[in-house]
Amino acid sequence: MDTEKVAEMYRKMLEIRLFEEKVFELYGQNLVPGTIHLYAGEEAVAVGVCSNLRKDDYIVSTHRGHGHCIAKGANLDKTMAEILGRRTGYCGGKGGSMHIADFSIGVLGATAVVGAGIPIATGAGLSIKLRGTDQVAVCFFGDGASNQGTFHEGINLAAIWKLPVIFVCENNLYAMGTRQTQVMLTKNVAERACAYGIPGVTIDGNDVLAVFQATKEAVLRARRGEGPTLVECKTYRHKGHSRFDPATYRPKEEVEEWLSKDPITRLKRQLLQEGTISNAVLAEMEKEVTESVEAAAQFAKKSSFPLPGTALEGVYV
Ligand SMILES: Cc1ncc(C[n+]2csc(CCOP(=O)(O)OP(=O)(O)O)c2C)c(N)n1
Ligand SMILES: [Mg+2]
Repeated sequence: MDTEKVAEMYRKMLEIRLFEEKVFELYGQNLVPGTIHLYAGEEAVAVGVCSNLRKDDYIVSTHRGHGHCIAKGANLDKTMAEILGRRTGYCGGKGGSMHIADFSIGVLGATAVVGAGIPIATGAGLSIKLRGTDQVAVCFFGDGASNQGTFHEGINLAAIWKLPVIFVCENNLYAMGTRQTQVMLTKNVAERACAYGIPGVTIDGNDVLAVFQATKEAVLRARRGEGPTLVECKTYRHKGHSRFDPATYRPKEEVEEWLSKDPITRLKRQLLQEGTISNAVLAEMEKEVTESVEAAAQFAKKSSFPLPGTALEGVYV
């Protein structure tokens, strides 16, 4: 893989991490209405997947969606402004953290209803097939979502119709405080792919290059019209489920083990060891990303709130 592409992946993962750290900080200052579900720790999934996508490909995101949108090319200023509920945000400040959408870059939106994005991605896949383009649709969802009926219905339909969809399960081992092992007897979510007659793979979701490679094959298969793939990425969220969750249900050793597998430090170590990118280049990149995230926070903070008179705009029913 060429160095430039890997460097770009590193930059994107860092952008997501620093963005999430900033959101956490702003939340502490009471600037974020509602709650937040941070993506920190899972960056390799969104970045590895989206590095295979074109601007006109689609993604469907979740409640833990800031990282998906940024990886697909969302504007940091508008994302931050939306999270802070400001007029300059993606949805005019009316959607907030869990509802960022940008059709111009294929971000079809996020849904806070667990598993609800799966049939939406199948629908996007059907639209692609009917229009006869070679776009693909990617659906991000969690291990918890894989136990919803929408998972079965959405994937089965995509399978029988050979739709160009890549179902990406972000298995972070927990659905809120519920461990995967408490609610599933299979070890891997991807084992379920055989029930739909499609390929299913389980990969190290903290290895951005492994995610890139596995989804590359799935994307090519989808573009060739051969149908969907279920890609399960094993990963871990650094923080609790949402802002108020101290995550005391997770054993300390488990947290430490996963922190030592941090996808960003891991790639950085690899790049430095191989001598592919110098420390100086990485430091410059880190400086630029820090500045752009800070600029997004300033932009959001300076923006005004939606006007009360616009409350009914965008309401369809
Ligand atoms: C249909 C539905 N049931 C329950 C909830 C409450 N809820 C919000 S997030 C969540 C856990 C989701 O777990 P998972 O799919 O593994 O995603 P993760 O949060 O781990 O990224 C639950 C149960 C919801 N939003 N929607
Ligand atoms: Mg989960």
